[in-house]
Order: sequence, then structure tokens, then C-alpha cells
Amino acid sequence: KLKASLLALILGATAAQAQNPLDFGSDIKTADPSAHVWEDGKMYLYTSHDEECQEDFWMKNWHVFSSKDLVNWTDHGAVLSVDDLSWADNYAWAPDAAYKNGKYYLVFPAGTGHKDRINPENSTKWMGIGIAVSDSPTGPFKDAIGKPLWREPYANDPALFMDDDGKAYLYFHGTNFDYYVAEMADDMLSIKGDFHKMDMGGYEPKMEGPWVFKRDDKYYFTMPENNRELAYYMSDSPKGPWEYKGVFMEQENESNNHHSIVEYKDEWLLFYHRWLKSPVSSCEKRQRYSTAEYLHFNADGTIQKVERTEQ
Ligand code: FUB
Repeated sequence: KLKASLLALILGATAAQAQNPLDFGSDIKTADPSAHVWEDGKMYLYTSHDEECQEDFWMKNWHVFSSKDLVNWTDHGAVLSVDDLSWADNYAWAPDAAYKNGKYYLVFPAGTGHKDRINPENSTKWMGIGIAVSDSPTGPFKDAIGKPLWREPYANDPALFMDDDGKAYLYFHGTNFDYYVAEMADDMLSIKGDFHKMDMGGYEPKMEGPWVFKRDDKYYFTMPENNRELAYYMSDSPKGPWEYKGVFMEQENESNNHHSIVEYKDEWLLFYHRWLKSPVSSCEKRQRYSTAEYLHFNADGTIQKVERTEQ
């Protein structure tokens, strides 16, 4: 509660209003929050959406939430669904967004088929990276190219980083949980050249959801190491090579985590998800909810360890 109260006080709300997990006004289960502050000064979260008591991450749509104070949130609903895609019918997993030249771009993983856990050679599942566009930060978004921008047996967790010079970079993790990067073309609908496997400085655990940000001319590549602990690397370039710096949030409940980091009103914030028991659902299992904490840096630019806020 302490951090939630501080969050509210600093941002001008009353402590009593603050909530963690974030209060979206319903018991909606959201995961993989990608946070962005656009020109109107509001915080926008682009999230994936778990079905009630989900089993196999069969996920069907993406939501957008916005807030002026990080306490009161508006759910703008499902801004894109796999039903809107001609090439996928499932796996609406972790999205990200970018703004360029008056348009908002949503990058997302989606796919089709099934994973056969007993006989993996019978699996038909594949996932690709799509891109959708809208005139509004809250959508609705429309598939911009009618096919995946990139397709692999497993291409997941795209992240878009917009550098100060206007160049956009797309990151994702591929079949072997390696990270790839490419610069986006100026129209944001294709890439310049090819994706390159990034040099992670020789330290390569199994990895998921990348998130890149820049602070004081240093680039930070952050990710859930082993899907769970949030760890980071630093570099002088958005394409690496990257130097491993360590874990800044420990794992919880031996469950996946997926996060984003953004500066807002001179504070750095970490958005991520927790697996928590619903106060109202009949589901016995923990389910995913979007959550936020402050992030603090040391004088040398390294990230201080973050503790989860109590419910
Ligand atoms: O939400 C579905 C998947 O779970 C994401 O793509 C991963 O990063 C993990 O959070």
C-alpha cells in the first residue's frame, strides 16, 4: 500500500483512491502491459487480455486503458481482436505501440494451430508479428498489411522503441528464445533490411518479453529472464551489443512476468503483471492483473531492485 499511496500523493490524488493491481473498474484480467505517454500527457496501457480462468493462453483480443493520474483508469475496450485478422485466430499475446506522423501503431503477436505437448512433432502452432494502425491512441486499430510482418514457427512479444532521432526499432523473441532487432521503415509497415540476432554479451538464459528504453543517452534492454525475473542489459546503441546488469525484480509464484518502463511526470514507472486470486471470481487459480511500481536508478545508471506493492 505504501507505494500505491505515494503514487497517489505524488500525482495529486488521495491515498484512499490508489489501487494495486490497477483499478480498471472491473475484474478484467490483463497481462503484458505496455505503457506509453503520448502528446496529450495521459498514460496509455496496451495490454493483452486473459479469458476467465484461462488454461493455455488462448487469448483473443487486446485492450487499451488510459489515465490522467494513474489512479482513475478508463477501459477503452477491445481495440483489436483476432477476429479482425485474416491470418490468425488465437494467441493475442503481448502487444506494444508507437506514435509516428499522426498515426498510432500497434504491434502484436498472433497465430493459429495447436501445441501437442505429448508429441511435439504433431504441433501445428505458429505465431507471427502483426502491425495495426489507428488515428487514435485508443483505436480501434486495423490490420495494416493483412499478413504478418514477420513469421516464424514462434515469433512473439514484439516491442517498438522510438529513438530521439525518430528511428523506430522492432524487437521480438524467436523460436529459440533469442532476441532479434530491425529498424522499421519510415512508413512503419515494414522493416529496413533483415532482423539481426542481438549480441547479448554471452549471457543468454531463456527469455521473453523485451522492453527497450533510453535514459541519459544509455539504452536499456529489459526482459523477464527465464520468463520470470525481470533483468536488464545496457548499451550505447539500440541494437547492442548489450552488457548484462542483473535482476531488478524477483520472480513470484514461479509464474511468468512481462513488463514495460516509462518516464511520467519526472518519475520512472514499471508496469508488469501479477498472478493473484480474484476477489470476486469463482476461479480457484491465480489470474493475471496489471500492476505498477516506481523504478529508481543509482547515480551510475544501474536500476535499483523493485519490491512488489502489497495488495
Ligand atoms: O500473455 C501471453 C504470454 O505470456 C506473453 O506473450 C508472454 O510474454 C507471457 O507474459
